[in-house]
Amino acid sequence: MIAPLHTIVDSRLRAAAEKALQGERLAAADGLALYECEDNSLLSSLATCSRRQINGDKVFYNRNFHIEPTNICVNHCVFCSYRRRPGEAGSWEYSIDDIRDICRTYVEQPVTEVHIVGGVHPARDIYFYASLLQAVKQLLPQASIKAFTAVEIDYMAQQAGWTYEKSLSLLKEHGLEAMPGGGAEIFDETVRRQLCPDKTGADAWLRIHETAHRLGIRSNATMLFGHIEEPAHRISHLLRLRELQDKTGGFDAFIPLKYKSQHNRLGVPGEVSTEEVLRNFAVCRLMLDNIPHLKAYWPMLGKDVMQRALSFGADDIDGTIGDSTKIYSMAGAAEQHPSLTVKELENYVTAAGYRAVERNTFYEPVKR
Ligand code: V47
Ligand code: SF4
Repeated sequence: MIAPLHTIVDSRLRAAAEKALQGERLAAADGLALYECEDNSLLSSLATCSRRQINGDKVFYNRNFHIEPTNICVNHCVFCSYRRRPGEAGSWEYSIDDIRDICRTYVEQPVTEVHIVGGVHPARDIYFYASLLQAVKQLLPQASIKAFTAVEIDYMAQQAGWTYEKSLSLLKEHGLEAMPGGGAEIFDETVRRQLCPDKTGADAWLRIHETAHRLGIRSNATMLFGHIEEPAHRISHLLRLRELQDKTGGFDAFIPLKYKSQHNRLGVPGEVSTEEVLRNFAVCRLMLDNIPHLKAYWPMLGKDVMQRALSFGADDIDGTIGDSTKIYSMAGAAEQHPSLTVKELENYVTAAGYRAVERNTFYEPVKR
């Protein structure tokens, strides 16, 4: 239930709320007014109206697991708690046989998606990753493969001397069906230079996703928030994604990733509050009117905040995970061994007043 709009004193906020309720596209100034709003119940109501128009009472989840082929990486992102140098304690680099062994443990399970993301290994080329895809597909033919951030693709293409189109086409031929949204961080160049000076830039990140969409590879997008960025940087990030989505329609989901502060060199003390995380969910839902799904990624948020995010526009809670990812636990997330059963995922959804729907990678309902 939304309070009468004339009771909103701030005229910029009132204008933004009116536009949101009428389903009008929000401008940058509207987004900034929403970020300044301290009334989270208003933001919750606006985001809920919007999510109901897009997704009704559905909240999606899937049966998935992650493969993180290596944490050795040529880049030096200062927020990263995961990267190691070759041979350093705590580093790993799985061979294709190691990856086959991981997949064999899921052969009897009804997983529908394998999520593959890792560091940018200096000595692995596109043919290695093509063989990796083929090996996964051979053992788990019923599962879709969502693999490689634009940062990993960029390195594969550069090393091969190929275009993004040729690189993505080869990966698609070997089983790549969708791409995860990582590596986007914050597109603003001044912030990006401080966070991840040697990583794929914003223009290339967007070009790679645009190329993937053209080739029929659907993808997600992320935004790393809660570090050194200002609200204006978040808004310009969202607007660049919205602009690309207008052009291609190829993004399925957007995932706001809260910066986790432990064991990295960024040196930002503490993390943003839960209220700020929820406010950000609502603003993302309202600004990104053309990306259908907003994901509350529970291994990073924690299960309670994931559930609260359902009242701030989120309609996707990712999946079962099966304790298969280390990116967030290494950065200090409360979930040190993230794993949920289908029953548990469904209970979080129904307790929040929504209807749980098992989906495949492409948000089609799974019938069992
Ligand atoms: O790009 C790294 C983030 C991302 C930290 O598409 C950190 O469904 C917070 O791609 N604090 C990779 N975040 C993860 C990723 C992803 C995750 C969940 C779902 C999907 C999807 C994709 O992890 C990186 C970076 O933004 N990250 N370190 C940190 N300290
Ligand atoms: Fe490498 Fe990714 Fe860590 Fe950056 S965030 S250092 S690209 S593993």
